[in-house]
Parts: sequence; structure tokens; C-alpha cells
Amino acid sequence: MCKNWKNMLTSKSYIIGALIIFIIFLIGFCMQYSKQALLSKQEPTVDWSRKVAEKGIELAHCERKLLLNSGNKRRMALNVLTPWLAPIIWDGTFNISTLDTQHNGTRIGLFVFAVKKYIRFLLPLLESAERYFMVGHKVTYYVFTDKVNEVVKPKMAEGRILQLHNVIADQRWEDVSMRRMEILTIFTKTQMPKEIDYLVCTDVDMVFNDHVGVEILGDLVATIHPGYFLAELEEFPYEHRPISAAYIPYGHGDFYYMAALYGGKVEEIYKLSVSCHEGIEEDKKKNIEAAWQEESHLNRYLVYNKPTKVLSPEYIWNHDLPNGDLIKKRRFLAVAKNHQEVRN
Ligand code: 4GW
Ligand code: MN
Repeated sequence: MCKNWKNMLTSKSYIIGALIIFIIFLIGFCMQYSKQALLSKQEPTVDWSRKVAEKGIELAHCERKLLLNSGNKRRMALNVLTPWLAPIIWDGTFNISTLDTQHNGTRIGLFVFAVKKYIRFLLPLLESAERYFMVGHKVTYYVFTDKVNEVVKPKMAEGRILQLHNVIADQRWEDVSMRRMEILTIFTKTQMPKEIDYLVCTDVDMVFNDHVGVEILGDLVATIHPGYFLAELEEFPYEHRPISAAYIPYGHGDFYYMAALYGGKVEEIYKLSVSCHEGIEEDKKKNIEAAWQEESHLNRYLVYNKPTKVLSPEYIWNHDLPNGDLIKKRRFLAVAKNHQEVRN
């Protein structure tokens, strides 16, 4: 009996001991769990909209990569590097906050013609530029018009200047469009080197629709024409007549660039405009005109003087164009125009 009691006692103390250890373990576990719960509460909240946007960029890259590898087509424009290793700028290929810091103090010019009836496009372009173009940087708008008195100045942020310059209105629209090269040769030589570091040249019948910032700056920058970004080399509407100064032989060329947006360092745009203007004048003497006026001369220049940066069709888009699903960001849009109405 006594022995039994003793046995009972020792087994009881075992149970109690085990219970105490279990309780200590339980308390420890609870403390650890609550600490973890607390810690997880302190973690910064996840920015889901950013995560979704990043996934969107990733998917867009994948989509382009798949297309790039399908069939025997060239589809060079879908890459992020040209064959001569210049970057092709697509969404997700640049870090804007790093670039903005690097460009602290950079002075940028925007060159635009608004002659005759095209004056109507000026205010929407400038207003959209205030929202999306080089926001936070020093910008000078160089506007050339035959209607200086009719220009309505947009509300502009600090550090942004509007310069109005008088220009003659050519009778033929082709001459208006080509006149831009001549004016560029003058301003990029005399005035602009003192005032700006980079110049961006655009059409006026456009609006900024999303961010267009310092990622587009480079020594010599051109934009892939959105109507030809999936086209084959033979389909590009280069000037193929050897008599023209804009002549590009069949088999030569890389991209078909659009004259509605190009740019670069002021001295580079000087060289470009001199070459294009001389070509235009040479053709005039022969009584010919290149297939797409100054755009043909621009393409000829860029085939033999490769741009150091190429902008994807995100940087010129037009809602009517096919393959729009590949262009997720539409940063700079052509304005739909009634050709009859704007004809001079
Ligand atoms: C047809 O009658 C015209 S008028 C075609 C161009 C015209 C035009 C062009 C004009 O009357 N006034 C003017 O300032 N421009 C400038 O040239 C303007 O900056 C315009 O964006 C640029 C090229 O012309 P565009 O925009 O009509 O060319 P696309 O059709 O290639 O966008
Ligand atoms: Mn245009």
C-alpha cells in the first residue's frame, strides 16, 4: 500500500511536471505567435496598384517577346535594343526617378510650327504638355506661327517659358511642313545653344496623353512610325528614287521613323536639320519632292547617322491604327482631324 502510494505520488509528480512544461511551452508559443502577428502588422502596406502595373509591364514584355520569335518576320521594333545597341524605349525599360535626378537642371526645348489653320491645335498641345511633358524640368516652348496675336497662352508651371516667333505662311502645305527644317538650321545655330541642352521637335496636331519625360533625351533620338512598326523593310515608304537627295536604296534601312517626334542635343539637331534642309533644296532645284517631304529626308539622315536612342510607338500613336493591343501606354497621340477643314 505504502509502496503503491509512493508509486502514485511519483507518477502524479510526473504528470504535474509534464503539465507545467506543456503550459510553459504553450505560453512561449502564444508569445511568439502574438509577436509575429504584431510584426506583420507593422510591415508597410503593399501597393497593389503598383504591383498590378508591374505585372502589366511584364506581360507586355512577354507579349512582344512571343511575337518577336514567331515566324520569320523581322519585327525589330518589338525589341528593347537596336542592332547597333541603342535602347528602344518601352514602358518598364527605364527608372524615371533615377533619370529625373540625373537630369536635375537640364534645359529642354520643344519646337513646334502652328501655321494658318493649324493654330487651332496649339493650345491643346501646350496644355497637355503642361500635364505630361518633362514635368518638373526647365522647358522652353519655341512656337513658330504666322498668327502670333492669336496665340492663347496656357497656364504654365514655374520654370517653363513660351517663346513666340513669327514665320511666313507658305502657300503649299508641303512647303509649310518642310520650312521647319530651314528654321531649325537657324535657331539651333544661333539662339538655342545658349538657352537649352536638348531639343524635342513635334507636330502640332498631337496631344500628350501620358508621361513623356527625360527618358526620351539623348544625343540623337527618333520615333518609330506607329503605322510601320510591324512592317518589313521593303514595305517602308522611304524615298527610293536615286534622283532624290532622300534616296535610300532597297535593302538599306532599319526602321521607318515619323517626323512628328524626334530630338537630341542642340548641336545634333543642327547637323540633322542642315543635312535635311540641303537635301530639300537640292530636290527643289531638280523640280522634285521626296515621297514624304522632310520625313523622307529625316529617314535618309537617320539610316546613315544612327540615332542613339529610339522611341517605341508608345511615343506616337493614333487610335485608328491596327495592333494597338501591343501599345499599352499611349503617351503622345495624333489628333483626329477633318482634312477638309484644316486644308488651307
Ligand atoms: C493640308 O492641307 C495640310 S496643311 C497639311 C499640313 C498643313 C500644315 C502643317 C499647316 O497648315 N500648318 C502647319 O503649321 N503645319 C505644320 O506641319 C504643323 O506643325 C503640322 O503638325 C506639321 C506637319 O503637318 P501634318 O501634321 O498635317 O502632317 P501629318 O499628316 O503627317 O500629321
Ligand atoms: Mn501631324
